[in-house]
Amino acid sequence: MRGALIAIEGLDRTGKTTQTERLLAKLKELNITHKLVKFPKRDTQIGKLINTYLTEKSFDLNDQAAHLLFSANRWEVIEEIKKDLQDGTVVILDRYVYSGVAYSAAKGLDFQWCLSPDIGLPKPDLTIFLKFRQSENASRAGFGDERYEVAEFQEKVKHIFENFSTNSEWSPLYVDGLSIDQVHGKIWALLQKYLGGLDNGLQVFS
Ligand code: DGP
Ligand code: NA
Ligand code: NA
Repeated sequence: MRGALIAIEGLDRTGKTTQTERLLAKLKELNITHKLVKFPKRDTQIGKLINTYLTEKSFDLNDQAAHLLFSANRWEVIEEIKKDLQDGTVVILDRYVYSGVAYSAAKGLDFQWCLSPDIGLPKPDLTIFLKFRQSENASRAGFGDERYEVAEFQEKVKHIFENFSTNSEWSPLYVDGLSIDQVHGKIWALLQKYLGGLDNGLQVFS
């Protein structure tokens, strides 16, 4: 049996990081072997460049080059992720290919062009997409610090995320008005059938 590959996706400031931490604590409490990979993974050579790009508005990189860096950042750690899955580890991804495509396509790049460097990466067994009905995240603390945290841009990203919803195991989760505990409860319920190990092969993005 292999471990499940679970992606948590969401717009900026939807509580994705808080929820990922809650999830990790729960898996730990239950002694379920697990690992978190947060994309962009900012501590690699490529990740450091991405971090500079995101935090320093003066760091000028064209949209295509930035896109390929984010994709390269996923490819550079994928062998390790696959090995962990084979060993039975549940791997939780905080952002993945869907963010990669949505954030770049929202800038006007072609959707298929955006997907193409990620073709061949394993598809998550389950993707949970945290979102708001309203653009409530724009009023949350910290919003606006980084390059993409602009309300109109987030609306475009949201729209593109929705286009993925038919072609993989995809669970949109509205978080409007829900407490951290309530959202955690919903995420936990969605995960149940994936935690005991899976015997099917991984699919890949194509
Ligand atoms: P986070 O650390 O989860 O807040 O992500 C940082 C920002 O980077 C956030 O605005 C989303 C964006 N982002 C994440 N992954 C990708 C990607 O693959 N491509 C692009 N263009 N943006 C991404
Ligand atoms: Na962010
Ligand atoms: Na975040």
